[in-house]
Amino acid sequence: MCDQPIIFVQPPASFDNSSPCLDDKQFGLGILANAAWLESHGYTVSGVHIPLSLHYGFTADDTLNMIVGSDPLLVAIGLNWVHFSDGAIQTAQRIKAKRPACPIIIGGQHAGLFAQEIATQNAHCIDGVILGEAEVPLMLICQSLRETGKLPEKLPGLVRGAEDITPAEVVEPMDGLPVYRYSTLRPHPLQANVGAISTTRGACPFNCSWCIEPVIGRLQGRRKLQFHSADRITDQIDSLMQYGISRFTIQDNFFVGGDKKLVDLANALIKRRLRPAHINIFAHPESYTLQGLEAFSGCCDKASVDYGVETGSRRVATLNNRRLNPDEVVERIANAVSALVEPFTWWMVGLPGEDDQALEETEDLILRTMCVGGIPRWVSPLILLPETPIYRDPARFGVRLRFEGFSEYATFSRATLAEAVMFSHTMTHETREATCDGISAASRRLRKFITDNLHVAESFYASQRLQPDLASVRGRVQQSFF
Ligand code: B12
Repeated sequence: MCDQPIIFVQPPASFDNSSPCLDDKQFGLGILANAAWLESHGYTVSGVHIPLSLHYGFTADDTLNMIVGSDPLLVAIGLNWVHFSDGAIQTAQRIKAKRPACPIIIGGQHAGLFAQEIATQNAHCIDGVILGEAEVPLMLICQSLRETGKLPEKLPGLVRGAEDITPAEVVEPMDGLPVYRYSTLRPHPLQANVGAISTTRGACPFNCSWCIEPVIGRLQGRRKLQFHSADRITDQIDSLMQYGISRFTIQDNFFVGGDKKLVDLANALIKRRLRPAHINIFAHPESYTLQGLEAFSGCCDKASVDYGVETGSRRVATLNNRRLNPDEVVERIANAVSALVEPFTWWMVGLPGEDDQALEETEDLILRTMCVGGIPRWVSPLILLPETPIYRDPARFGVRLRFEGFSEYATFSRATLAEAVMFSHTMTHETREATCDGISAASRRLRKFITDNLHVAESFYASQRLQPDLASVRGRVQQSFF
């Protein structure tokens, strides 16, 4: 029996960038899920969250020594989001320099998009990249390391060079996956009472031209979207509540299940007498009717929905294969308010076809939604990722790509927050209608529109039972101008 641990690592965006352009304090659910899986199969696991370790005052060297000091069987570095690109490779380099014999693999959604490029260009410090869901490949790798001291020569889902890629086997049925806990990664999260819940895996059935989720789902190994049962999601919530987590967010494709899945979850929570302080769910505007929203607000102290409305222009929506009926958006937001669910709205700029008139239509919809209680939360410039419909056929959408390979996307590791807000070098593309600077200007224009008109939502809530925290919304948008 070998007790060498498997160490999971959340890398920094870059060791050279202490103020990254996107948040670096999240806990990747993929890491937590894989750690729980290995642990349930008898392996010793632990994990280090490097950005938090640096945030709490440890030096980079102390943090890396914590990783190698336990003589790991395997170090598994998470690269789920684009802005950790440089940091993931640097972490592998630094660990290899300290302990050349230690096997190091990288996995996660972003790594999967560039698996061969990462594996071939970093063979000196990375022993392999796992493409897709990693539970099964990780276990086979650990078995092989225990038995032979080497990684398997050939393993579905493990990419070691330019060879053909075979997808990883995935765990079926999905409810057989063990629940995860945040304490796998140390130090502890910034907000100890907040947790994200994973409810689905596999490809989103929608096909919005800018979104990677249909592609990623398939690339990860499941052709179709699969849901955890309401009972299994409740088990996960129950387990996290025992660790003091009381505020939950569901940001995956749960909304695709509409009212049915939401009502089932609400009923399961009520039946088990679990009452979270807050549940937040991401959704498309048409996902839920009054019936689902009422069940939702009945199962927790505070319920909120992040509506990804994205644009107010029907022409832009149609061009990008996105359903949009502005009247219905307004009606659904009004439904949320009457069900006592806080409705936040999220908007995008840099979409193909987005001209001045489209931006005016978006402003109009922002205003119409505010009149019924919609709270505009943020405006994001589109990050155009590989393999999306626009990326595959940019000419059809009137788009010029600026980023193609892994190292170009790693610009997100190097840009600081201030640079990303003030300049446009993190823009992944230009459209026929807008240059990079034009997309930055559109983002500022909509954020300015929001701050100039937020008083509409403020007056709306002056006479409502629902009392969302509008001051923090105003503060965050206003702050983005300084
Ligand atoms: C939930 C979610 C979030 C949650 C947090 C989730 C969390 N704590 O992990 C929140 C809302 C915070 C979030 C934020 C962001 N997200 Co997000 N998010 C998702 C979402 C919807 C689900 C991810 C998830 O947790 N799945 C459940 C787990 C179990 O699955 P998994 O992550 O795929 O993990 C499996 C494998 O990938 C692999 N794996 C994963 N990690 C690791 C690590 C190792 C070591 C190994 C070996 C394997 C491995 O094994 C896992 C289990 O089989 C995905 C899209 C999707 N439908 O998958 C987008 C997605 C991952 N997010 C994305 C983005 C862009 C962001 C943001 C940058 C958005 C923004 N502009 O701010 C931020 C930044 C994140 C940050 N670090 O701050 C992109 C990533 C694209 C990219 N290549 O970078 C995605 C694909 C969405 C999209 N449509 O573009 N996100």
